[in-house]
Amino acid sequence: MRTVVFAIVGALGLAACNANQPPVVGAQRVVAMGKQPAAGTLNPTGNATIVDLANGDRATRINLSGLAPNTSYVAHYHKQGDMTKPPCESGGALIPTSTMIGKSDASGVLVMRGNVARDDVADATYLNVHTAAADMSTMPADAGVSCGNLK
Ligand SMILES: [Cu+2]
Repeated sequence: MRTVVFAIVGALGLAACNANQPPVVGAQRVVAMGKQPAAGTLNPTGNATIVDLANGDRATRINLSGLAPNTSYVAHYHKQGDMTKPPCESGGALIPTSTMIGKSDASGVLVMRGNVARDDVADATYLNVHTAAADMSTMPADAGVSCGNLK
């Protein structure tokens, strides 16, 4: 019985990203994250788990592997740029309030989490991860190493 309780709590913790967050509303969304050109010889893969919260926020957790070890990254939601291109190739404007920062571990695994007002990201068509300009900086140093299309 105790094992069952732990299993359930574990699943809820994953879905909500954080034990202190407001309740989740609606379905959890998992978006595949692929490689962007600035990744060079690296081949980042993973996903973003996105849930909406009862307080009007959207909670995002990005899990990537295949990145450079011990390196700082910065992520954002972006609006669509060039309408004729797929979202991740459109070069759209970033949404500053959606900025997330994180650092990969020695194996090149990165986990980033962030909450943003849902209204701020209503027009977002993609989510991407850039190498950071300096350690834990919010400034991107490249056009993106990994991206997920939201539309
Ligand atoms: Cu970005």
